[in-house]
Amino acid sequence: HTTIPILEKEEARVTPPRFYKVLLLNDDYTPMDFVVIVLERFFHMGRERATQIMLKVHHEGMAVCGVYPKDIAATKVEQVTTFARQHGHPLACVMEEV
Ligand code: NFA
Repeated sequence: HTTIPILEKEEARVTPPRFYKVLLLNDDYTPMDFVVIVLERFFHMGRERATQIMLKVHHEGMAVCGVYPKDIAATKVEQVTTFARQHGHPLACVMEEV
C-alpha cells in the first residue's frame, strides 16, 4: 500500500503549547459562599474541594484554581470576572504563565 506523507506546519512542530495557572485573589468583601459557588461552577469542583480552595485564598491571599491552555484560561478569567461583577462583588481572577 501507499504511505501518504503528512507535513505539519513548522509552527505546529516547534511552538510549545503555553499553559497558564488561573488564580483567585483574596479581598475583604466577596462572601465566602460566593467564592465556593464560583469554584463549583467554573472549575468543576465538589463542595469540599471548593471550600478548601476558598479558605486557602482567604488565609494565604491567593490560590491556584486550575492550569489550562492560554485560551481556556483567558475564558475562565473573563467568565469569573463577569459573574462576580454581575453580583456586585470585587472578586479578582487572574492568569499567570506556568
Ligand atoms: N476574604 C473574604 C471574606 O472574608 C472571603 C474571600 C475568600 C474573598 C476568597 C475572596 C476570595 N468574606
